[in-house]
Amino acid sequence: MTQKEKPIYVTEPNLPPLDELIPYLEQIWKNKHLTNGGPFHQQLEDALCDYLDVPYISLFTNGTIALITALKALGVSGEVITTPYSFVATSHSLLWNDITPVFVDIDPVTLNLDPDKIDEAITSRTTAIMPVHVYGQPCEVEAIDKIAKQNNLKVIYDAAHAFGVKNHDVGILNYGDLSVLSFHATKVFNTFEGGAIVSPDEETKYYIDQLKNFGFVNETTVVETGINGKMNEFSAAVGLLQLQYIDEAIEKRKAIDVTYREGLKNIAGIRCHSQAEKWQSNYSYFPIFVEDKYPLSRDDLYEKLKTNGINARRYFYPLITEFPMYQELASIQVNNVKVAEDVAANVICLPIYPELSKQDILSVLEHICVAP
Ligand code: T4K
Repeated sequence: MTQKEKPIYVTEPNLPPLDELIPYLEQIWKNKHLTNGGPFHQQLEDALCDYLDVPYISLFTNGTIALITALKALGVSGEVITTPYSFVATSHSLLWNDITPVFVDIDPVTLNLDPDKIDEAITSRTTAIMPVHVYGQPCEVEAIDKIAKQNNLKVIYDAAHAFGVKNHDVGILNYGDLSVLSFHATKVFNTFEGGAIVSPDEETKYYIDQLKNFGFVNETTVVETGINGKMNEFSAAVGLLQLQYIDEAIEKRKAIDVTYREGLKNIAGIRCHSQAEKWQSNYSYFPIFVEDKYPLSRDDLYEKLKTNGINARRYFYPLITEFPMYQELASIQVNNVKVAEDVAANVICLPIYPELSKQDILSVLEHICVAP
């Protein structure tokens, strides 16, 4: 396929200039420290703590292993309340820890776990809540915090989409007991594959660092059934370089967001996701919702875009609760995720990434505006 025939993807990785990566590679080749807490790994942890304004961070090989490790680090067991409207890694991390997910519906505006519905899902087996800041929009962190305190529950935020997001000027990663990031290629900030856990104190970080290194505390002592979750030096180097361009990348995303909102505002039956004043977005996704007044169904619009070389995505459809390993769970037998079902049936995420050209943005808009 020639460059011209390449589809417009929902996202493309943000890559720093290749020539600027070479000195980092030379350094790795010179010192031959490829992984297991090398110098770039250390530098990236420090740089991310500064940028994200968080006390402690542990880098991981990807966000999923970080989620699995976060649950293990807090000794979470039994049942965990979570959202069906997410990428499947969120709830898979629970199953990998032999924890039963209890799915609670989402709020129709934020699309995050609805705090008003959490209480009724708590049982004697509940030990934690795992909300997701979907599309980077902050959860109702104060309300969730209150419920958790009242019921002695841990809170682990899946913050895979929320790199650099702020809520009332406070970094969103500072809420809950732990927050987990993904640095996958498709994310606002990427290290090819990667992830991280944000911890509130040194002791927790130290324990998480043991867990991600097989449980070793020194050369001869293993204190936990740890895993291999370590980020390698290449990924850490990419991250360090990436960080130099992150503000510019977010600004470019913002400009695309503004253009889409303007271009779609008068299209009957197309609704954009809310953009609250009180939080600072990272513009990681651009979901739209296809409603009755639009002449095409969601799936017809999705297919139309695809036929015209625009690979938009239906994140998050199907809902997690549709997948076979979740279908038998008691929490979904009671038909309690109606809002999430409705949102999943109507959503399309439009292409958004820093290098998306004006021409491509206009092409996306044109295909949505001129329907069918
Ligand atoms: N929690 C949440 C809430 C998450 O959204 C995710 C991941 C996780 C946890 C787990 O974090 P990680 O373990 O992944 O670090 C993608 C990503 O693989 C996944 O990371 C992400 N969420 C999810 C929302 O999206 P797919 O299956 O849609 O990816 P894929 O390969 O179809 O890529 C989407 C588009 O991106 C492609 O059409 C083309 C473009 N692309 C992709 C890759 C990988 C590129 O241009 N270059 C690339 O290298 O899951």
